Amino acid sequence: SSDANTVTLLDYGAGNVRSVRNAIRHLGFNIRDVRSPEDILAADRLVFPGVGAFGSAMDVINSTGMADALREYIRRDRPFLGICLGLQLLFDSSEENGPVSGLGVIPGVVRRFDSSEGLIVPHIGWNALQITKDTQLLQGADGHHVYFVHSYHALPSDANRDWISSTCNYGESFISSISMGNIQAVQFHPEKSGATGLSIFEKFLSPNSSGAKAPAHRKASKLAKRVIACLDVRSNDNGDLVVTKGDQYDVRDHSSSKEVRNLGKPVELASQYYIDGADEVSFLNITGFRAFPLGDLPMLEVLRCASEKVFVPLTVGGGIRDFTDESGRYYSSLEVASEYFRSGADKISIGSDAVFAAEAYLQTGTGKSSLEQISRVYGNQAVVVSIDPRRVYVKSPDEVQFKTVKVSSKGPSGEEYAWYQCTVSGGRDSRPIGAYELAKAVEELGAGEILLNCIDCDGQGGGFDIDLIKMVSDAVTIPVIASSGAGAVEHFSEVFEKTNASAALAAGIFHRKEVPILAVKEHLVDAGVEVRML
Ligand code: 1PR
Repeated sequence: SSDANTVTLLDYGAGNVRSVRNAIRHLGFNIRDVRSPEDILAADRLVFPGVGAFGSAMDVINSTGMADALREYIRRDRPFLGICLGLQLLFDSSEENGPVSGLGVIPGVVRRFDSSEGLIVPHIGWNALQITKDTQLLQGADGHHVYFVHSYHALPSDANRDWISSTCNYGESFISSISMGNIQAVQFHPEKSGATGLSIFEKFLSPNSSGAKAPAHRKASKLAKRVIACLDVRSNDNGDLVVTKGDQYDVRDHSSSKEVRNLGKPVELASQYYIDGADEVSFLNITGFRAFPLGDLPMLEVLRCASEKVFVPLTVGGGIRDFTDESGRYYSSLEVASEYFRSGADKISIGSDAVFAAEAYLQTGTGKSSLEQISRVYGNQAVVVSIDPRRVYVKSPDEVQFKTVKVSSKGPSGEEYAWYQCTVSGGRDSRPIGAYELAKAVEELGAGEILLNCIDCDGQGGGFDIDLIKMVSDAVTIPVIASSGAGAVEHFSEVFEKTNASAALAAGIFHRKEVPILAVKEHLVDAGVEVRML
């Protein structure tokens, strides 16, 4: 039946498409799921959000007959929107674990970004669209930042030039969207690209309406530095889930009450930060290391509600590890992560368990960790490792087997060096591994991004730990998120000027409304740092 408000969604079950569903519903449309190849041919409007690896996606759609139905649907020039891997699969082939053949609709190949020259891969974040062809879908979006997260990209060539509607620059020029007749596909995520993305999505869903206008603003040219709002969440003593904030990880009030500090409701704050222009929102379930998160249904509910209102990436961490409950039922960390993804997370973050995985990997040279497992199933771009290090001063680098830095301000006994010792369980236990060693190891194990905290600086408002962030961001080729210590707008420009951080995260200054997100961004623009403006 044809219903102007229904859109058909091809979700072949390989990963998380909840964000796409949320965006479609938010725009006022109903979803009909494809169950058989016939459903594809019967669609009035088809959205194909590719997830997972290229080869496994092709295996599934080939074996179910969906691939042939897709080719036929496209041959008939029926309204089609591919997203991310849904763009890549249209090409002849991909080098991802391959070569693997694609649908062969568009001539050309899909290749990995080359990190050998220090390019950070995956390409995560807000990059600028350069429109090369007039299309209704991207009208008004030229020079806008939209959200990308991928390691592979389709290469422009003479053979596919007619298809290209926009390109984007990251190390080289790659295809960010294609358009031919009613066939459209985008490499970026319109469902996670804020107001610009929603307006693009809406133009596909209701082509006759003009769609919400893409907001006007100055033209962007490259990958933006991200500003992330972080919400540390835990139950207070009444059992309510609250956003809290510690000083050096101590979240209890120093008055006589000793209550867990309550800075607001998680969903409300997350929605507000989205509206205020946060490029990403992170939830850290900070007692996840002791309370099993799947027993913590309120946290999953928070995620579900937040993901219906927040159209930028959502990360959630806390408690991702193997677990056996009281009844003896065993849950793998992959199951825990999967539940977070199903509830609306775009990325998950692993803290303590990644430290144990890295220690084991460095000792035995082999890895059989949850980190690897989760990144194999969901892709490394969906896996963040959160590091909680504490500064340890030493007189000389020879004193320890860990990588040290010459510190910018000396230790209490005049020490000129420090190493950064990793901790687990929210800073409670120190481990025999440094932040540098951990970062290198988890990069090899399949982490796609590093969230780099610093216990000494957390909640102090004195600025980020530049020594630490420089050391780690110079050591890896995955993006590093600088965290802990932001107290003023200048701290953000400082961290981007002095280190290779891709993003900066803050909590306290946003919760206490001391510095609005917009003020941070305006300051960064003035300082010559490219950021996404609303
Ligand atoms: O170990 O996998 O269960 O994950 C637990 C997660 O919870 C880790 O990511 C860990 O960083 C976090 N966590 C645990 N305990 C605390 C605590 O505060 N007591 N919070 C905690 C970490 C640090 C940052 C904070 C920044 C910015 N919070 O997220 O938001 O330091 O703060 P600021 O801008 O106010 O300085 P697992």
